[in-house]
Amino acid sequence: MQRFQINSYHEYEKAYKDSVENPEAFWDEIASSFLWKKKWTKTLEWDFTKPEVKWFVNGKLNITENCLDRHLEERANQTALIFEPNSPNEAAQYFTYKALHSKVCQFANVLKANGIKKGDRVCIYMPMVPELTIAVLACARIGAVHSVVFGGFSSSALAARINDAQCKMLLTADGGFRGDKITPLKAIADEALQSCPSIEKTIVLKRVLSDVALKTNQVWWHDEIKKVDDNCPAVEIDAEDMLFILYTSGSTGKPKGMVHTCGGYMVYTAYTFRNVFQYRCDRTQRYGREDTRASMPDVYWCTADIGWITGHSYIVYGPLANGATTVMFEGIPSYPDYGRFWEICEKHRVNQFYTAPTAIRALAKNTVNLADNYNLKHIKTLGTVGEPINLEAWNWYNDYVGKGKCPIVDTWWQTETGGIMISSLAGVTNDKPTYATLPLPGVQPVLLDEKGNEIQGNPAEGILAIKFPWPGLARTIYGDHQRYKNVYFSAYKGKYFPGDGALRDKSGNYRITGRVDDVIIVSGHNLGTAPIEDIIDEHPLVAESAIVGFPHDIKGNALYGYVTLKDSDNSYNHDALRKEINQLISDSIGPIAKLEKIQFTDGLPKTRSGKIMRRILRKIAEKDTSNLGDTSTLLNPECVQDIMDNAL
Ligand code: 6R9
Repeated sequence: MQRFQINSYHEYEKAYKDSVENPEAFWDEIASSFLWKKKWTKTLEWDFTKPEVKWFVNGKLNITENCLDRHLEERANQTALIFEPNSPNEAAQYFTYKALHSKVCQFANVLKANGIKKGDRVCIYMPMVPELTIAVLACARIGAVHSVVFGGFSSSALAARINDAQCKMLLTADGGFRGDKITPLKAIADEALQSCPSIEKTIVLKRVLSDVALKTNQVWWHDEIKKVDDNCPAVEIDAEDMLFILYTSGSTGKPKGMVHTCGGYMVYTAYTFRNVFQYRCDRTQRYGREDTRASMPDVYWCTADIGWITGHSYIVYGPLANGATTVMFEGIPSYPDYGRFWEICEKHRVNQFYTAPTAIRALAKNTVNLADNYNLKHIKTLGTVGEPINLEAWNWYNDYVGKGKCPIVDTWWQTETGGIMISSLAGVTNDKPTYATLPLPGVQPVLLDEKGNEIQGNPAEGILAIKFPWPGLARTIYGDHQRYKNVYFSAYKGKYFPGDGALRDKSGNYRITGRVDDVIIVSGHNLGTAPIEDIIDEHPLVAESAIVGFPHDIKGNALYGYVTLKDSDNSYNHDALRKEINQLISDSIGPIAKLEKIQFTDGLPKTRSGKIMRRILRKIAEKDTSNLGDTSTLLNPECVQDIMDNAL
């Protein structure tokens, strides 16, 4: 384990150097700390031009043995999973490693009894309840491939995903609690199932106890588990066999079913989890603030939904592979009020807290004082993921949640990368506001100019690419390897192209500047939208902003800014505010980056994972609203009409 855990900057430097100079020996050693049924014969086989990547070739394992069985000797009675329900009035549930193991084996037997075999695809459309984690692991136990679809997706989005992967089974629930609302999952699923001929069986969990009836080929979860025992041997799986499919939206076309495999994904998520968050099972080994529960495991909480990659890698697999205590939360940050996150942190004595900038901005807007009402002294590490974090949000997070004492890990990665790629290691390497900072061991980023040439030296700014494989990389797009090649390996020959731009400071720290498709060329100058948005967000009245380009006679493109204010009271003088915002931009970037138009709006259209849907904003700015494309995946589709009605 010595090698697995990075404890100092010196150890980071050494691990990084080794991982670049001799990647195979490096990952060989890391992978050896896991339980394999058969050792691999070759560590890595790769060719980015085909593209083909294989790790731990011919190795055999079962990821659930590493997430569960392996821990039973040492920590059978340690809490593996804490479930915090939507309502603070409902009791939390605690599952020890022993209990979780038993539940997973039991449900794996239910899957088998209902005709599921190794390689079959199982679609999971469930709320954030413990049974979701159990279902995911039960699939992995028998080598079935899970495809989790976020519970907020519509019936047509669900059907498209089921059909793309030809899933044989659907796991769902009568409904899901979300704040003061109930999502009628079963009704949505039934609608989807009308056009999903591949589904042979549906298993329905009772969660909200609504009055739903079963149709043909549908059975109750609670009936099925009574019919089986909890004895289920872990099936031997090849390292390169599929573990799961997870859909991510592309800039065009239908969603891409990213395929992750068992061996590399396990090794990568476990290694990055341990080191980025500096998670420790034995508190006495840890840096930092005083704590009385010596030799107790840390309590780690990631607020993502398991419907996203962050939930797969850093609620389920990464933490459990480390024998960690991981929290899953069913609800939303604003219910019953904006203090909910802090209440949960206090209640479960959370040590590592991982969330998204969009949540931080919402909390900052609504809870300046609420974070002070709760005892957050157990928090040692804060993390963010999902989009570039603006300085104001970073400062708020640092001041109000971290009390200036907690490292903040800004973790850059993607559904496609499987795990964190660029991030500081909490308390071990330095963080720098708005910078993801340094690549993790095994990750070899480069910056490219438009021609695809590597930009040497620091500081530098360009297109981010990765020139060497790491174990967590998605191996293909399900059913469409050609698209995988086109999207990720064709823009720059021999390199993985993530679609983001970045800059590197003189010490080699990376700052992600946003999607490269969000770069706007104004009068021949390349302007990244994220840095300008950061500046706007620093205005004391501004809550959030988004910038897009629109055609301009003289400049080629001009900038259109959508701005939401912290206080939606309309008494502000909008023209004066526009001048102030442009003055700020002019002062810090230059007059070239000034916004041609600034529209104040109550909300920005967001995807369910909290990313601003710039495609729609761009169309509105271009006055091309006849075809706004698919808005079904939006969290708040109602704001689109309002923005259109008030467009400038
Ligand atoms: C994990 C996840 C991936 C895209 C990625 C980038 C953006 C994620 C970021 C970040 C700046 C960070 N992104 N983390 N940008 N700083 N720390 O979010 O996966 O949903 O696939 O999104 O999100 O643009 O390319 P996914």
